[in-house]
Amino acid sequence: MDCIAAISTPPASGGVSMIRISGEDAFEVAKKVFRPKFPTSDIDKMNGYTASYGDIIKDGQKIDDGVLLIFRAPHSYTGENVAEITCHGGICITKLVLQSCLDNGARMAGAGEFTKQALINGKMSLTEAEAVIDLINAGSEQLITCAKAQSEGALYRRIEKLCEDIIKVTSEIAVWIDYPDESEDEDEISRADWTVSVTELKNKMDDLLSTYDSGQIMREGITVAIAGKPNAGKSTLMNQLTGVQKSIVTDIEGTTRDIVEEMVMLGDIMLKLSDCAGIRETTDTVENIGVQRMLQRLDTSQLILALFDSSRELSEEDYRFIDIVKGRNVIPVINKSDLDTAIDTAYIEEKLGKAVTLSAKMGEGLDALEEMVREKCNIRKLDPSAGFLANERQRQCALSAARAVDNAYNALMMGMTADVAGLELETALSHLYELSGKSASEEVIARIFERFCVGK
Ligand SMILES: Nc1nc2c(ncn2[C@@H]2O[C@H](COP(=O)(O)OP(=O)(O)OP(=O)(O)O)[C@@H](O)[C@H]2O)c(=O)[nH]1
Ligand SMILES: [Mg+2]
Repeated sequence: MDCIAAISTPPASGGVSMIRISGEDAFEVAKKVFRPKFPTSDIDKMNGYTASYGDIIKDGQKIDDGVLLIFRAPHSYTGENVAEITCHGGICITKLVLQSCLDNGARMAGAGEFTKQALINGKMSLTEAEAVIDLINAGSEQLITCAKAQSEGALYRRIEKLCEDIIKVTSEIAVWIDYPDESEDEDEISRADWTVSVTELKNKMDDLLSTYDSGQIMREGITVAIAGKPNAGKSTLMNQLTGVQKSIVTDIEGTTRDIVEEMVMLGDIMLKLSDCAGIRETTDTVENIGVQRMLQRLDTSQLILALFDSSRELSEEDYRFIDIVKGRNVIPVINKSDLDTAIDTAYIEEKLGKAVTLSAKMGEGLDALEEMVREKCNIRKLDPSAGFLANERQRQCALSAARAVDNAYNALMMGMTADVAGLELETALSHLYELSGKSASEEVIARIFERFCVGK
């Protein structure tokens, strides 16, 4: 008997739990574990997508009552016969139901084995399977939208289209190898056509690769340090963005000492914010440590928001601060726009680039800040439905494919015979097949499913 079983709900107490059984003999196992209350709902006679209420049995004894759901092959998640038993949601009772399934012929499913089965049975592509894990782990609504688009095959279709484009060129080159053009003129025309096609391919590969950076920023966020001299309003900005009084705000200089960290959304960009101590010379030991930590944090952040108090003229500390952040990825932020201006914005812009003016206290000017963050970190709006690279594995495959396309392009430009370009394009194709899973090795597939939980 070959069928797998696992608890598909989280290992915690809840109202209900679900045990999933999949395989040719799933219904044979279900028959031994589940006894329908009403004889009319004999499992053999149940249609797919129907449910039955009844007793759950272990060692001949009723241990619980629950609901059995039936999915008949191929119309199920895995493409095989699937039975799902829902019981009461205690950890112990759920384990007993699973044990009964195992006692009656099912084998314990490995991590992600249901999804792996779906892959084997052609229910989904490799990139779609990868998206399932992203969907489970998605921490924001936007990530859910993206994972969903992927699980519906957006990337797969994009890769398929690229493969078609490549095959079109390689097949033309193959014909040329078999039947070389008679005249040199015709030869030139063919070569020019291929160069155009390969240039287009090159651009499409670049576009595909750039989706990885946008996706990564979306998943992991950008590390941002808020810095500036004491009382510039760093903690006020932090609190404005988090929406809670996370950092202490006072009009006393040197309020913040420890680094206060928080994840916030600025529009749809995730920021890992660090509110740091204000920069100044001080004899206070504790504050000094805070300043040192702030300087270290500037080194490890992807972006610095350099805050200035617009109601005051630039001071020695500001000049020193400007020197420290100059040349880094920095956005000068002229804060306290609700007060009268005394600051020399032109000087700051000359040293640090275009500034954003806002009022952290009033929450005004945050849209402009978002726009600037987008620009400084090169964040392009991601269109999830167009498909994007979602993980390092996919990126590596795409990179190798892009390299091969580049080689093909260079071969054509350098006037090598077309079969060289043809071979490079074949290589690109094989990397794209690996990406989409058409030719992924067992090892690659095993590595992907290691990330899954048991029961999915
Ligand atoms: N009017 C006005 N006041 C502000 C604004 N932002 C901050 N403040 C005030 O400026 C003072 C200092 O604010 P904080 O946010 O504590 O400044 P900080 O940069 O974190 O200061 P340190 O932690 O000491 O380095 C407080 O009294 C805030 O209310 C603003 O946009 N407008
Ligand atoms: Mg502060």
